[in-house]
Amino acid sequence: MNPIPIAAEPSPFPLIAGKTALVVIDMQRDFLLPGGFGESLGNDVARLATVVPPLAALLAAARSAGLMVIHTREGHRPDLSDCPPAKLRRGAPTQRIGDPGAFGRILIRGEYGHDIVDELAPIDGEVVIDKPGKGAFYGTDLSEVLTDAGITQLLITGVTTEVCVHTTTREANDRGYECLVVSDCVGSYFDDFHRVGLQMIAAQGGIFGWVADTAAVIPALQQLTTTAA
Ligand code: TIU
Repeated sequence: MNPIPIAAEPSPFPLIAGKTALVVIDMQRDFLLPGGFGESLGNDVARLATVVPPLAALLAAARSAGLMVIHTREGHRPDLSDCPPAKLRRGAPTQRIGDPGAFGRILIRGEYGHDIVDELAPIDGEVVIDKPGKGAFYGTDLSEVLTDAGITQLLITGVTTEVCVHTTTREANDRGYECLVVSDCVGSYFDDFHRVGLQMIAAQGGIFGWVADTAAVIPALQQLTTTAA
């Protein structure tokens, strides 16, 4: 089947059946809800809530189209052995990774706050990657998972635009993946960083990848669903 072109910046993005995965980055309670890691860094977490409805719609379309879906979660082992001291030291002096927060120990695997928000919860068969860093490739088996599945195209979503989304997109781009960042399905605590972060991806002829919104991506996924049926 021929690729379906998605209208994107800086040029149409080729959506290829069987070779495309949806990546949902760190849509965890600790980043989105008050009392978690995001707020401990001094951020207004309410800004990230706008990402949830369009991302839920995209997730539903991706599932209907039979795309591989990969969720990531940033966090650490309970003994913090995988958290570099430099990361641990940063942030607000009163609350750090591993400290008790409103939803359990902040950014610790197995805690309620570390898990994904209910609206975007993974379903059976979807991959969940636990990552200690900002990028989803560092310290994980994401490369092997994608290679085994024959994936070459990534639809990248999640939070935050300029931190984990950017780091993962850059890592993926350097590994040869074609990355489309879905603009209304990524979010930041900072409006300016979000806007410029998206510009940086598509600038210079698409230096790190492509950018399009759900109004462009969901119809293409629906076309994939119809064609495959
Ligand atoms: N602080 C911030 O903007 N982001 C993070 O710490 N992690 C992710 O982006 N997931």
